[in-house]
Amino acid sequence: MQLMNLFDLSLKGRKNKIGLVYNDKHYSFGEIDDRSSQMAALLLAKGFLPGDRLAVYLENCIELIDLYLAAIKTGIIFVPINILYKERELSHILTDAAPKALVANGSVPGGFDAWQLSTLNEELNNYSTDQITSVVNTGDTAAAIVYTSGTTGASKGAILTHNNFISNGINIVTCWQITEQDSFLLALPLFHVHALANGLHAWLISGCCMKLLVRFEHQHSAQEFISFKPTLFFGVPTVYIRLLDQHNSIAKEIGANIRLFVCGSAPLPAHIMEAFAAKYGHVILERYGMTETLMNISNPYCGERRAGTVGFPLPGISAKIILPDGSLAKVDEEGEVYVKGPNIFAGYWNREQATADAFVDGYFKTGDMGVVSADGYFTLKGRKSDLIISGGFNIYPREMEEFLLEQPGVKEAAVVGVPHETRGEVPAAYIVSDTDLDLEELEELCKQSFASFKLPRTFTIVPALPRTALGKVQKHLLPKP
Ligand code: MLC
Ligand code: AMP
Repeated sequence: MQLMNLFDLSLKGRKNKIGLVYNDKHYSFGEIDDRSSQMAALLLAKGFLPGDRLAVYLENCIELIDLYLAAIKTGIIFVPINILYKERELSHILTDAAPKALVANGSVPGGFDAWQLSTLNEELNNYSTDQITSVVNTGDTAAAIVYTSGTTGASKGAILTHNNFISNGINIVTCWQITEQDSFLLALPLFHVHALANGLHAWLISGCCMKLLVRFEHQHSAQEFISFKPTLFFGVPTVYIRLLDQHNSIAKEIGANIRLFVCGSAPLPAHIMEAFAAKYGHVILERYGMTETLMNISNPYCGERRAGTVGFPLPGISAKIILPDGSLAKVDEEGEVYVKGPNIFAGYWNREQATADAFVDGYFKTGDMGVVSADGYFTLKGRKSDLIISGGFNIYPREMEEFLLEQPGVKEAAVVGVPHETRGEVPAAYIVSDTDLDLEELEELCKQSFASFKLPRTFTIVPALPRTALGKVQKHLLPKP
């Protein structure tokens, strides 16, 4: 099967139903179908062929959906890029994915050539809304390449196939009982799999009505809930922490309409889940996923949503806890989470060795540590690597450390995550220098090169980095910033 067969349940099957609310306008599923067919015809006319990559550097907008569906219809591989990325990060992705075109709305950091959305919009009406005959052969065809922050400092492109997205979409629609009766408020960024593979796909498969926001702005979030009255909402922990700031009466009003709040992408502290339940009258359903695997494990819709845990493996997915010697962990014994199933990506783009290294006996090594209880609930215990997750965005310290080491006067550098009330963690930098280093200048250089969420909040000069006898930096021994 290919994704369009599934999306057609709504695009064709519910063509007169209002499917999307965006910028105060309402769109039927039929209109969404037509817009994306026009976009598909435009891309083909501009010379795109199946397998070509289309990079998209956009905030959430209806055109992002048009471009995504156009790519899916034509077998073009969609490459979404985080809108917060700067020249250095963009340059790596554009070089690695070698897209035929990049679409943007306005200037692009680094001045990379881009097709402007405004021009595409003007040209769109020259193209027919006729159905494109799909050229996608099998469900194993790549649908998207989504870049994850790489453990080696450079980000790697995870190839996600039609089948990966299909199994993920069907799983979450079934397991979270999403139906066409739902009203779904989507405020997360479509350049990550949380909003793309869960949000967009759950919407198109179930045929619910979705309101798409450009982004989650906590100052206006209550208003969006009150006016749209969603029954379904997906967030990262920072979003739920922000929602705790609402007055009790507003929280009660929002809670009265909601059927399901889902949380993932970073650990949801148990006390937040409890405070949220007391305020909104809903137990958040926490689930666990990754770019490479889409959703793996989820708390049950019916049954106990256990705080601090991520629940049970989703249908068709095997998950196990493996000890460093390769043996299976016992109940409650900590090891690395391995997963296998139709949701697991096809490999890293152009990186055969990294792909081979990521698997053992057909299982993907997630890099997440965890335990499983006697009654089958999985609990995550942190990362094997020193990944920092800030507001649901991933930061690999190595990427920033390598950059810091390139700067004059920096002899050694370490970046660590420090706890933060709303964002979960934020990065802090430690520098060893033998000159009179200008830290403000260093901070400014970081600002020019990296997305804002990756910027160290503090820069601390230390005489030396604490190291083991083998020379490995002991980050936990660094002083508090
Ligand atoms: C955040 N910012 C954005 C943005 N989100 N800018 C543009 N578009 C977005 N979508 C920037 C802001 O401009 C600001 O930059 C900074 O981030 C913090 O903004 P804030 O207003 O203080 O926001 P806050 O209330 O803290 O909430 C931030 C957030 C955001 C939670 C809305 O972090 C977010 O959208 N996180 C979701 C990330 C996500 O979807 N991850 C899924 C990965 S997939 P400045 O310059 O002022 O600092 C995955 C697999 C899985 O992990 O399991 O799902
Ligand atoms: P990404 O590379 O952006 O796809 O991020 C995936 C990572 O997010 C996982 O490997 C986990 O470390 C983390 N993650 C996702 N969901 C959860 C969760 N519910 N609890 C804790 N960590 C999570």
